[in-house]
Amino acid sequence: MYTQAMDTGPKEERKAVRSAAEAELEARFESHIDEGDFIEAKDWMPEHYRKTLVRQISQHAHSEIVGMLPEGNWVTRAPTLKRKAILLAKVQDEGGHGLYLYAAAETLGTSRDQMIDALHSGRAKYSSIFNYPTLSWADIGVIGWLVDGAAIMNQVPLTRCSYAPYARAMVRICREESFHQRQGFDALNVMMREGTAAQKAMVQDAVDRWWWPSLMMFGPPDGESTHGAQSARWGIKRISNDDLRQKFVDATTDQAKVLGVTPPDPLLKWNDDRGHYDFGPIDWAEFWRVVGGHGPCNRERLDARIKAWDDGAWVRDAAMAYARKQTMKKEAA
Ligand code: FAQ
Repeated sequence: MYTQAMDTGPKEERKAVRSAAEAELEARFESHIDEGDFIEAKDWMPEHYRKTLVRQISQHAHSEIVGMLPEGNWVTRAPTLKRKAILLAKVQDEGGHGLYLYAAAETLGTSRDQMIDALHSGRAKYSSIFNYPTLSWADIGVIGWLVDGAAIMNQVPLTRCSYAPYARAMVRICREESFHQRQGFDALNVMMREGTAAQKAMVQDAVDRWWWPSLMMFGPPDGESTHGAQSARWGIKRISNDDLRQKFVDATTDQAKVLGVTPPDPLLKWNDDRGHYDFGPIDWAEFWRVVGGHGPCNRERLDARIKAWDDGAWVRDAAMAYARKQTMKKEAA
């Protein structure tokens, strides 16, 4: 009893001192956010901010890596050498984006192995869009035009994200995504201008299948976005899910006119009062089904990633053995 009484006082005091110090750190952090300053990896940050960033950045990294699969499927069947070289470069870029992003997330104290394990065990998400199949060559053009187009719309504001290592990674990623979007639009434009009637129909069919899933990429409506308000408060998300979706519809509807394709939405119509296109309701039940693991290709995508990881085990082991040997050599010298 006596000892307990002795313990309680200083412990409580230490707790009070710690929480006063933490409150000061938190106030300093909040004022940096209010000023629009960047937060660096070495700076103090609230645990919830750190967790939110690890969740978003690692999911973004997983999306880039899983996103290599639908297009990689067409590398061996590209119609010309030029298109094959472009597609190879694009798929490799996506792999690079995944690596910058894993590195950015690692600065927050979570290891790459932990993130990969979360993906493989189904605890981490990746973008819903990559659970749809690529059925024809036109799908590759449409992925560039619409999927990379949506990615850029979402990612340009992330170059101003309050967490500096993520913002810096996004600058280079956005430049590369811009090339990806243009090559997709160009491939479709060639098919629509110079193609046969069957090729034009193939493009329209691909637009019909990818239009709505592309709109879903921006996430649930603002009213149902779990993290939206807090992430906006912290300067992680600069523009809301719905506002980005509207910007995307406005830009792509005009581009569709140039291409000569029709988005599969009878309610898509310019609204003079709003200064935006109105568009029809999104099938959110489909979105949540896909996010929940029940899209057309969820199982196939995850199995392919797990197989690639397992098949690559010998490369990782060899790299580690080589690194150990180099260290031993240095220590012996
Ligand atoms: N798919 O509260 P919010 C690319 C989840 S990269 C699956 O609004 P948040 C390049 C969300 O995680 C494409 N899940 O969430 C490329 C949350 O669940 P959780 C990826 C989604 O984070 C092109 C729940 O719903 N881009 O395309 C989706 O504030 C071609 C509630 O949502 C990024 O990751 C979805 N679409 O906003 C590669 C960009 N949407 O985590 C290859 C960075 C939402 O609580 C080929 N990320 N969820 O379990 C972001 O900007 C945000 O994370 C959002 C979601 C906007 C995606």
